[in-house]
Formats: sequence, structure tokens, C-alpha cells
Amino acid sequence: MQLFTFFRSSAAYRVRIALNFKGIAYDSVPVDLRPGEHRRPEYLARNPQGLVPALADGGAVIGQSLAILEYLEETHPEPLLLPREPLARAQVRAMALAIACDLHPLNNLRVLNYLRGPLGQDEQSVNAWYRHWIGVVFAGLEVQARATSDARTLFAGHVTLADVCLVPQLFNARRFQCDLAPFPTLTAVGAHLESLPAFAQAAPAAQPDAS
Ligand SMILES: N[C@@H](CCC(=O)N[C@@H](CS)C(=O)NCC(=O)O)C(=O)O
Repeated sequence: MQLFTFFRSSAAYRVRIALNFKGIAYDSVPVDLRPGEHRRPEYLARNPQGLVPALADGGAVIGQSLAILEYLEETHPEPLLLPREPLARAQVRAMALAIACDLHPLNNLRVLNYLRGPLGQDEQSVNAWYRHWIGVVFAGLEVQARATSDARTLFAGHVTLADVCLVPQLFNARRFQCDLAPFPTLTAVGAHLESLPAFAQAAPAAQPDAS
């Protein structure tokens, strides 16, 4: 497998965690978002959505990190990242989707650049936007996590897709100096997960393209 990735991309970070957790060997192909490599024709030919990550497997290319995570779960079930029981699966997906669908798209690079460029917002306003949406979604997640977490993982002591989404989002939150004090469960879970090899090896600073 080949993973088209950027060290600081939180969506790619999710996939790196899952690949490591499941012990799947892969090659990293860096796509540097800073000069816009993701918008170049050679990358768009692979992933017309123009976003990282993309996963190439046996001649096919898959975009969208959640689709990739589900693909890895179906093709390499063990160790599981989704519980077996339907209600538990839905609860885990609900936490993962809160991050991946409700939070992350609002704070994506192209959204921030649209705020900075066509909408003329200064860096202070852009940072306020960023932190606002982290706070809104993390507030709900913190309440959910208090009900399901054992303070090591978000859901019942098992590493799941929800954890795979949480840790990269915490990385983003810290990068933008968000106040995480209101979210003690999320930060405690994050601290534990970041100590696990699959998560540590997926961290931005550990990537070959980190700079
Ligand atoms: N929903 C997509 C989001 C992917 C995404 O937004 N990736 C970001 C990096 S984390 C990106 O490529 N941004 C480029 C841009 O916004 O121009 C997924 O989960 O894969």
C-alpha cells in the first residue's frame, strides 16, 4: 500500500494510526500542502478531490480518511477498531463522525484560506474561528466521553475509530493554542493514546516529511 500523506494533515494522521495499529506495511508518499502539491495535475489524477490522504492499494486509489479506515477495518479486521455489537459500533462512529464531519471540515486549510483571502479576515479572526469550532464539538464529545470512557480510550477501554480521530484533532487544537482545560476526559484519553506505539509512530513529528 502507498499512503499519500502530509505530516501535519490530521486526516492523514488518522490513517497512519490505523495502519500502524493493524500492523499493515505501507510506503509514505509525501504531498506537501504548503506549495499546493495536492492541487497539481499528477495528484488530482489520483485523487480528484484534491485532499490528503489517499490510499493506493492494488492499482486502486481511495480518498476520504473515514472511507479508508472502514476499508482497512474490512480488509484487515484484527485488531478491531470497531466493536462487534451494532449499538457500540454506532456509538463509536458517532464520536468519530463528530470530529471528521462536524469539526474538521470547518477548520480545513482551504476554509481558513478562504476566510483569509476572499473574506478578508485577519489572523486573529481566523484563529478565533478555528478555536470556536473546536470548542463547540469538543464540548459535546467531552460529555459523551464521560459516559463511555475509562480515561484511557474514548470507548470502553478499547482503541476504536473514535480514538483514531481524537488524537489528530487534539494535535490540531494544541497547534492553534486552543484552551483544552474544559475537556479533561478528552485530554486524559489523548495522553494515554499518544503513548501507544501505533499512535506515537503516526505523530506528525515522527514522519519522514516532517519539517
Ligand atoms: N474529509 C476528508 C478531509 C481531507 C482533508 O481535508 N485533508 C486536508 C489535510 S488534513 C487537506 O488536504 N487540505 C488541503 C486543503 O484544504 O487545501 C478526509 O477525511 O479525508
